[in-house]
This record gives sequence, C-alpha cells and structure tokens, in this order.
Amino acid sequence: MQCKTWQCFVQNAAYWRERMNEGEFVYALYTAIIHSDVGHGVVLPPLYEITPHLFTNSEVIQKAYTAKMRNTPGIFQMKFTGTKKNKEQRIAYFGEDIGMNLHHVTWHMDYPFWWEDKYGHNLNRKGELFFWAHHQLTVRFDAERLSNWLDVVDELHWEKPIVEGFAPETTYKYGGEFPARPDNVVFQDVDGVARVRDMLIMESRIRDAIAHGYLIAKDGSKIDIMNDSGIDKLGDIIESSMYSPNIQYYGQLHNLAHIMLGRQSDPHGKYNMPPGVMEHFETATRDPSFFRLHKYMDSIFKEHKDTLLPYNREDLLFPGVSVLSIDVDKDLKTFFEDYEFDLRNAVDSAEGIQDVDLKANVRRLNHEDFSFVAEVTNNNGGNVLATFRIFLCPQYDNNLVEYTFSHGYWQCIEMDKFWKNLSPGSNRVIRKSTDSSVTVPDTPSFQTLIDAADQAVTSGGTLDVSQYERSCGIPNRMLLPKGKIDGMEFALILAVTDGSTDALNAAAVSEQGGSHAHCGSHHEVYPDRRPMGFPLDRPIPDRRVLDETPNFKYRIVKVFHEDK
Ligand SMILES: [Cu+2]
Repeated sequence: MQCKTWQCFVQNAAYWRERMNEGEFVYALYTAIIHSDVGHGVVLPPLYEITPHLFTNSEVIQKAYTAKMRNTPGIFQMKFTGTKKNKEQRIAYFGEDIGMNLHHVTWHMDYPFWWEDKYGHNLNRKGELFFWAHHQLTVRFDAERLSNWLDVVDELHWEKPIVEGFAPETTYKYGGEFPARPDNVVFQDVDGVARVRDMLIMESRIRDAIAHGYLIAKDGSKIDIMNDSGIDKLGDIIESSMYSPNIQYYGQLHNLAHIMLGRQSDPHGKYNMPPGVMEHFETATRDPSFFRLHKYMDSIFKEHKDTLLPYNREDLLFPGVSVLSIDVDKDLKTFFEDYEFDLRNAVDSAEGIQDVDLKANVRRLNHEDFSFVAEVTNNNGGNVLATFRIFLCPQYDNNLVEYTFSHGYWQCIEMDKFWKNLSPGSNRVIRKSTDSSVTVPDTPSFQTLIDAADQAVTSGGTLDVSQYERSCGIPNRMLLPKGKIDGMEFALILAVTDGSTDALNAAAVSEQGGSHAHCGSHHEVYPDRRPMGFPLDRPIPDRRVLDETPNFKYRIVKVFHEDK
C-alpha cells in the first residue's frame, strides 16, 4: 500500500509471495490491488480459481489430486452439500454459488472492517453499504426460499438453539476439515472470543441507542442517528469496523457473531479444530446460519428505520414527471446451466512435472436476458435528470398469503438504479438487464487472462477487460430470483425521482454502469445522495402512497423457471 510505483508494488508482492502464509498473501495482494493507487485497471483472476478449496468440496478436491497423481485430465461434477432429507439443500445452490461467494468475499475486501482513512482514502458510506449489501443478500435468499416452497429465514437468537446444522464437506488446503455442526445446537461461550452474555450485552446497548435516537461516542458526546445518515453510523458499530465511534462500548456484534458460530463445534478448542466456514468470507454463505445471523442483524437495522418518520409527499414527488407504465419486454425466465472452472491451483505442482487439466463442473442459476421498459412523461418544458429505481418484491409468502405493503416493502430486491435525461413530453426508457448497477458479469477465467496478457505482450492487446475490474456485485446471471414452473408473482416497482437533487455528480453518473448499488463507486463518493433502498427503506403506511405518487408505478410480473 505504501508503494508509489508499479515496480515497487510488484517486487514487494514477489518477495512476500515466498515468505508469507499462502492465504494471507492472497488476501493481502487482492486487497492491496483494490485499494492502492497503482492497482487501478488491474483485473485479477476469479478467486475460485486461485483458492478452489474455499469454493468447492472435499470430493472434487480429492478427485483432482488423484487425477494429478495419475497424470490424467478430468472434469469433476460438484454437488451441493447435504441430502434431500435436508430441506435447506433445496436452496444450497444460492449459498454455495461460486459467483455469489466471490461477490461476498470481494465486498469485504472493498470495505475491510480494519480500514482506517490514514491508509489513503475514505470508504464513503461504508456502514450503510454493510447494511444494504447484506440486507439484499438476505432478501434474495428469502426469495429463493419462497420459489422452493420454504418459509423465509427466522432470525438468530443467542438464547435459543441454532436450528439448522451444517456439514460443509470441505477441506482446507493443509488437510484439516471444516468442522460440522448438528441441528439445534445451544450456543456456548467460546474461549478467547466471547461469552453468550457479551453478545446479549452488545445487542442491548445497540438497541438502546436506537430507542434513544443517538449513539454515545468514545468521549461521551452524543451522535444523533434520527436522520438519513444514522444507518451509516449504526452499520459501523454493528459490523463493527474501525469507523465505529465507540468499539469499547458497542463491541463487534457481527464480527464476533461470525466467530461464535464458526466455533460452536469446538468452543473450548479441545479438539484443535480449524476455523469454521462462518469465519471466512469465501465460505460463510454456505452455512444456513449465515442468513439466520444476518436476518437478526437486519432486524436491528429495521428497528432503527422504523423509528424514522415515513416519507411525506414532498420527499417522494418529482414535480412534472409521471410514470405511465413499467414492464418487461418478454417473459422472465430462469434456468440452471453447467459451468466449468479451473482446479489446477487446488493441487500441488513442482518444477519438471507437467500440469494436468483439471476442472470442476457446477450447476448455476441463470436467466434469459431481458429489458425493463418504462413510459415516462416530463411536463417540465425542458430536459430533467431522473433517477430510476427498480425493485422486484415477492407478492406472496410461503403460505400464499399476500404480503401487505406495510410488511412486504422490506422484502424488496433492488434490480437496478440509473440516471437518465428525460426530454420534454413522453419518453420511452429501455434498460437492459445486463446493464444493471447491482450486478457484475462473469470474470474471465485465469487461463483467458493469462492468454490475453501473453498476447498483449507479443502482439498488442485484444481483450478489453475494463468491465471486469470489479468483482464486487451480484452475478448478473442471478439478477432474477429463481421463478416457478408456472410462474412466481412479484411486484415490479419503478420510482423515478429528481436526479438533480439525488445524484452527487449528475454528469459523471449519467447512465453509469458498474456495480455501485451494493458496492459503491471505486475510490469515489457513493453516487446517490438518497439513503440506500430509497424510497422503500422506511415504513410505507399503505398502498395509497404508491398509488397517489405519479412518479411511482408498479405492476405484477411473473418469473418462470424452466427445468432444462
Ligand atoms: Cu458479509
């Protein structure tokens, strides 16, 4: 991070590669590339091809080793953990998706909890992004559950059993196995980490702050949280990050909770078990308790949002602009596809021994590309900059009871957010699903990047990799939640708001691509001035709020799933 030149950076990396713990090295290299000024424009290979142990399972790894020993190439089918006896297996494809795990691990590299501004720059709205990115993971997980006939996740409670167990069937590269946890384990204190009591105390101090409407800083002063930026401060103390104004008092609820959950199989270290899946960003979402934990923290964030007044007409209106319709240009269809990734880094190599082609094949959720189509009228007599906010909200719970607006708004999935100039009169706005600012495309494979780099050196570059610079973002193929064979109903909501007040830098953000919605703009201030999730982040008293705001519109759409 201190290197001012590329050469210094590369030489440091080469030096430490030989001397550091392998996992630490990979983490340090990726995080430094993201945050250092000399790292701009560098596209790193997808982590699932660098440390495949953390993205696949023991069976695949064992087969890869055997194939290497026999000098025989192979493609190995990767199965999701568990059996049909475990209902959670129905949605394992989500928690174990290599792209979703890549998003999660990269989010935490983009926004490290240990970051301090003295390292070079401020991570704008880091606490709020912590809330929003994880809130969106939980609502997306819930939508997948609903499409698989499962109830939405219940929140974790420190004094109640952890309902779902988990057997990771995954091995560390050194050989130790990730510990398994049976169903209904009762929380135990973890030596050297925290007691269950400590967790309850942290939680109650945070809930007190929410009820009071202010935090107490380290020097005893009060920090008001009854405003739009309150959520950012709460995110800092709940995660907690070094941005927390009082770590001593509010503790580290989220970070410690991950370790507490990761160690429940060996809380006193009697069996010398390695850390659990919950202790690595790469593997955490595999364990169903990840979502139980995040649902619990999400409910604390909601408690705060519920103390704020609902938005009034003035907050919501965009004078002169009305949305006539919002729709999609074709049937929304999801399906599963096969995808191969490289396992060569999973096995050992030595000079003089030939590489063998080794691949894992995995089933991934995908959807057919589509476009959002909106008819918007602008009666302002001149061009106006508009912010388009698109959400998809489950319409029914697992008992097929319709969500009310006052309840269902919290389950909405952010689909896209972009800026667009509206000319006077009627505007037809078409937005492609591939342009969503929530998502990123598939990163090219390590081999593709090696070949492109070699080719650039010998005969000039041909591969434009600029769109792959960031790995943080929901995989674009997972933009749509899985549908049902006969269609699953969602409310498609469009809110068009005044870009001249919302957008931070209207010229720069106009139709901006990238994945800023959950991941911010790299090294820059978050482009949207409104709270994340606006206008669905605060309670909505009833459906008249949407019906009577001409710049909002919703319609019911169906997502179909094709069993190919
Ligand atoms: Cu996380």
